[in-house]
Amino acid sequence: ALLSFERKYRVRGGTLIGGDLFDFWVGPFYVGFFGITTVFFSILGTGLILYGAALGPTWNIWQISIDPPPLEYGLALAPMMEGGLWQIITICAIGAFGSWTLREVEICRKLGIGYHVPIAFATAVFAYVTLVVFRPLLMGAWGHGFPYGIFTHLDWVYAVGYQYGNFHYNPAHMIAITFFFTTTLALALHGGLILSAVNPGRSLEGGNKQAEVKAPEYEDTFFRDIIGYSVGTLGIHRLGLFLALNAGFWSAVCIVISGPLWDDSWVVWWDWWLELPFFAQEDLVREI
Ligand code: UQ2
Repeated sequence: ALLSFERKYRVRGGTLIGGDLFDFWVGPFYVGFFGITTVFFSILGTGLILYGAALGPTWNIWQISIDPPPLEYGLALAPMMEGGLWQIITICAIGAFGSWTLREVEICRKLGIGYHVPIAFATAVFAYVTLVVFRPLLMGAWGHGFPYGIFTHLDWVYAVGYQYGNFHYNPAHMIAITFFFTTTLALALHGGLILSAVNPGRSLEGGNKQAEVKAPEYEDTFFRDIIGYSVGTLGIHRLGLFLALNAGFWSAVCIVISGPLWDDSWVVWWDWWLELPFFAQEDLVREI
């Protein structure tokens, strides 16, 4: 069913490709050229995953895995059952994620709103593409991509992490984690603050009367009282988007520099710090 306000916003145009041809809705969903391509890539990719699982050794959901080609294939196309499926599934995934992003862009254009949502989504897609395309390209083999399986992708993260000694010493990894944690802090503060203003409980004046929902000034006042600063009702959303996008971005950076830029242990990378003249001492500088 069409919600009362929906018809007003179902405007023609704003499409990036295809003109009016796919400019329609199916139920609540906007279709568009990129709706068609999203469905195409999703169905094909999911079908190929099921096909690969059917030819594989197990139906155990935890153990099913679509593996990238062995490193020996380099950047070539591999036979279907030796990583070729992984390569086509990767193309389908990127096709679906890219289509979804562009469908978001078309909807933003129709509504005349900013592109913040597709930019945010594209940042997550960028992190994925960095893992399965950019880094394998830079390292010269598709075999550096990660396998599509629940346990196997965990094994991959474990193995790659220890290949660089201790991944927690990777400075970009540190930055990414700091952004992930700060994102949860900001959203917890924001979610808590909004719900507290909307669920005020009984007022100080006493009695059983439920207090009315509080105005945004109360949100500012809470934080001014407790830390002397409020980032503001719009500001918290800018901050949240900034923190979340940086979490995804630095995740991509921390993996793409592991190998292409630094192939030793990340522990050793910090030797520049030990070698600074202020505290350079024989017993601190690692012998290599
Ligand atoms: C705020 C504000 C909101 C909020 C929150 C704050 C009225 C409804 C959560 C408080 C946030 C601050 C002070 C920034 C904290 C900084 C980091 C890096 C976590 O002031 O305005 O709007 O939701």
